[in-house]
Amino acid sequence: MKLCVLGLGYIGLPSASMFATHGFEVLGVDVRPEIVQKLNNGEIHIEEPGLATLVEAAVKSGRMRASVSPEPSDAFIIAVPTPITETHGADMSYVRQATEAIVPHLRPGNLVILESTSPPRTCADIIIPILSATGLIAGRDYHLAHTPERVLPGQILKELIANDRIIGGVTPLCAEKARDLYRAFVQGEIFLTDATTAEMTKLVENTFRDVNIALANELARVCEKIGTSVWEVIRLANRHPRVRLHTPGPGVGGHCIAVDPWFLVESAPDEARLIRAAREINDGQPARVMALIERAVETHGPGPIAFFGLTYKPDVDDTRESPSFPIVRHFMKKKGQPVIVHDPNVKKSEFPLEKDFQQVVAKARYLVFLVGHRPYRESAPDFSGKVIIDTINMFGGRGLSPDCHLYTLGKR
Ligand code: SAJ
Repeated sequence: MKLCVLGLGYIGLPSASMFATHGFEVLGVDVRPEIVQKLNNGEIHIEEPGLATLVEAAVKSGRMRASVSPEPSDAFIIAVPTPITETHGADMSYVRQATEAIVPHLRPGNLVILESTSPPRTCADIIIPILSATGLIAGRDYHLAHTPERVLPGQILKELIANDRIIGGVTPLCAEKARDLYRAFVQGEIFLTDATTAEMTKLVENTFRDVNIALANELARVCEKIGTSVWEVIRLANRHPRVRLHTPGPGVGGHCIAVDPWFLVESAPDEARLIRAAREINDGQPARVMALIERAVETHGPGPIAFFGLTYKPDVDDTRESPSFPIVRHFMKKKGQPVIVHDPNVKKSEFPLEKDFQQVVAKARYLVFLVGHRPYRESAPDFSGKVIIDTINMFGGRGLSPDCHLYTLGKR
């Protein structure tokens, strides 16, 4: 069976290589020629544990290659980005372009799968109308289904295989055809439903997380006002058998949780009030961190500020929508304020990066921890005399030297 995977990013590339190593002939398609060239050389453009080895194996087996345009295939999988616009609307231009690219190649009996996280009714209102240019009818002449991806960056390969999967078909047969395909490597349970329910389900999963993180961030603000530690409150409340509070932090980053809830808000603006409020609370966290740093500087006087962690979460190299950026930019713009930036996983960014953690600690007066990368968690540098701004409670349980000053988000 020949598969065409459109979009070779964090989801498309792992899925394409997974299919290739399970016996399918796979053509990976990406509009960026440099990615296509890299892939054909067996190299990858993103960091993900185990992915380089899998891609190399897929290309070496001769079953995976890449191109900038699709070819006739048995199945087409759309795995392109669905970002948000400045006004928090869904930008569906990549999905439209990818669907239009399939039109010349779609044949009776083909299977089309949308993997990209999409607003409800995308299959019905975007994909079907575009593919109707072929004269073929969804559910009768070709099969169409939505199989949202649910993998956690940093654990993509493991979760692609192990996670349960929701598959929503335009007809029940469409869902069954998609299930038969994913069964090639999915070991989790596969649940079949209709396409719009699958679209909603995926958005609801990430919204659940966003709203829970917003609750934690709001509790951090309440605890600061009352004069208690949110970290201790959460630790103790979570000892209740039915309470599972999330963790406050400098904000919600990544290309999923900070984005997907807006699709629900756009679809039902008058109804999705809690969802919108949660987004706004989480987007307000970087400003809370800035205020905390400013309060520390007012108390302890001027000095170089070091920021640790640029990625959107620990132990990945992905910086998309990372809350660290507005925070660092804010202090970079301040006249006469020396700023040092460090991240063990990021090779290039808009800021000059220093590589040696110990040296950065030695040079700075203020140490702002934004991401709890493993090297930070496991290190024991000399913090004496430093002012530490801890946004993730890394130092809650650690004995710090008595002459260092600790400011923690969610604690007065
Ligand atoms: N965060 C907090 N507090 C928490 C948990 C997370 O502030 O208690 C922050 C993180 O620091 C990060 C952001 O939230 O900035 C998102 O990180 P994450 O680990 O919660 O999620 P993602 O974006 O890496 O992956 C999510 C996952 N969705 C769910 O857990 C419901 C993943 O399964 C999805 O496949 C992925 O989105 C996606 O692609 O949609």
